[in-house]
Amino acid sequence: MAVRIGVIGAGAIGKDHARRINQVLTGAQIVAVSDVSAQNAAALKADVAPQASVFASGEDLIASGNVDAVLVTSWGATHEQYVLAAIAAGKPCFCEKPLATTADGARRIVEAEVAFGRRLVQVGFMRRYDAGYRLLKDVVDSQIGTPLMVHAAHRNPSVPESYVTPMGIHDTLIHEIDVFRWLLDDDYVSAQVVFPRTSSLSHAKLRDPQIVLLETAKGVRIDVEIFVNCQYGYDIQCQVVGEQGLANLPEPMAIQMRKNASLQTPIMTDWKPRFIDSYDVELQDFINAAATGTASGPSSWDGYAAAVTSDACVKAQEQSGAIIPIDLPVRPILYA
Ligand code: NAI
Ligand code: ISE
Repeated sequence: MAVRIGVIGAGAIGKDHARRINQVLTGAQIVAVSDVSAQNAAALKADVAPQASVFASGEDLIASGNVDAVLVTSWGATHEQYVLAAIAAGKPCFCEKPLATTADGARRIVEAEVAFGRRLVQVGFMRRYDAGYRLLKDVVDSQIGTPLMVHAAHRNPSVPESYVTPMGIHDTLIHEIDVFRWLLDDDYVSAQVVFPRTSSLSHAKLRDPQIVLLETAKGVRIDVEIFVNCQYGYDIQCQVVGEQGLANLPEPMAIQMRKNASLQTPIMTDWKPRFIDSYDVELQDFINAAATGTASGPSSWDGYAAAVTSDACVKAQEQSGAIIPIDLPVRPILYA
């Protein structure tokens, strides 16, 4: 029987995930939707899930006997309450990043899941499912010797006026924070943020670009450039330098043209198509695990580790230049 999924948060990504569950993936169906915006809930239902019931609140949706599993795609600050309610109801829950907006919030989720005694939560860190990152991980694990350094960049052509400096960490860098823990099988011990000259295309509340320096427990040094007004495209770069070679994240597939006396390869300008396949794979993984009453993939613990790191990075922004220690408690056995 198909897993009956309810989606809380019918905005951009909620609607897109609902579309892929109903139209692309197998083994599940969107049966319920809830959003503080009745208009957004109605639009999701009309456009991609005509059979779904609309619930007045996320809590009502989670409690419904017709809902087997929950997708939390509302604004970040609302994730914790819904994930905790899903755990209390014993229902598998896919939560978009961030798991919670504070490390304390993420820790409460870890504690609730550990007390429940079985994994129920998957966090939407989709890069772990990206074919390029998976190839890179194979090479890092087997071809280039011990990893020593990572050079990375996360660039967006532009961001809305509402995007402010700390969002460089919890909206943008959060993906690198997670994917490098996974890629290197390591944890962070410190963070530092330095600001180069600010782009004149930024605004008063956004220092852009910024450079984040992370150090891992095994001594790997990672530098990530976050540049969200870079103008030219959406560009994700990652190079791992090992003792015996280096490996680059593959560029997304694109046609190379010879035209107008130049050699051209287009670069994406929107983040949505960049990881479109990985969104499909992560959600199929969620459906498959939910069918057996559990969850796999990036866990609450990964969401917590990302939140602790993210808090340290924001502190490092506020005290630019200072090295902020990152301390994770012992990982509970549930996440071994
Ligand atoms: P959005 O603003 O387009 O949609 C959010 C929706 O949640 C809106 O319809 C809003 O009315 C609704 N909402 C807000 N508070 C709510 C509440 N308390 N209960 C129910 N609904 C509520 O935002 P978007 O871009 O879809 O982002 C949603 C989440 O997904 C964010 O946490 C964001 O960080 C994450 N995200 C993840 C991406 C990824 O690559 N993994 C990409 C884009 C977003
Ligand atoms: C957005 O919120 C995301 O989560 C995308 O995956 C990310 O790459 C983009 O830069 C963010 O703004």
